[in-house]
Amino acid sequence: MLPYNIHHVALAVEDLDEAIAGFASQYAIEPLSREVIEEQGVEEAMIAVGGSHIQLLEPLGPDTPVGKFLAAKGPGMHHIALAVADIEEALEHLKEQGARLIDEKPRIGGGGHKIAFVHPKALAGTLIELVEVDHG
Ligand code: CMX
Ligand code: CO
Repeated sequence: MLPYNIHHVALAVEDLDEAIAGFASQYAIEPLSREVIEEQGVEEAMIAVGGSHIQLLEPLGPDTPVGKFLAAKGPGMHHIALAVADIEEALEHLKEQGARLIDEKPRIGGGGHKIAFVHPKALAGTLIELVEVDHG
């Protein structure tokens, strides 16, 4: 189960272009990728920082998870994503430990990775995402 890296820290933003431009001018880091993920209700950009990433999220509408978050809390940290080698095994372990899963089964997220979310109300007030990535 052991997560072996922080895959990304996700920030909810009102305007993706503006956030990308800010990270480019202030930190000299450019996005590796940018894509619309309809099923998650977001447009996202991934910026590499060392072995991890910053994920910028702009909601596709007010009635999406990130749209509701922005309306309630304003822009800021939305979730932390942990890299795991085997997401089915990780979900099985979390279920055994009584974790409050949002996704019982993985879905496909950005970059085609298998992802799953664990509820923020259950642990440390923080939405946690698991991302399956080969542990090369
Ligand atoms: N971090 C911490 N708390 C959060 C949260 C977040 N990201 N999102 C919502 N909450 C809290 C709210 O503040 C609210 O708290 P109160 O009850 O104290 O007011 C509570 O959770 C319920 O919030 P809500 O606005 O009523 O939202 P929902 O219950 O409809 O949904 C959640 C909450 C977490 C189940 C939903 O946002 C979800 O399924 N998230 C996972 C999917 C997702 O976020 N996808 C976008 C990311 C895409 C990607 O990374 O690829
Ligand atoms: Co994410």
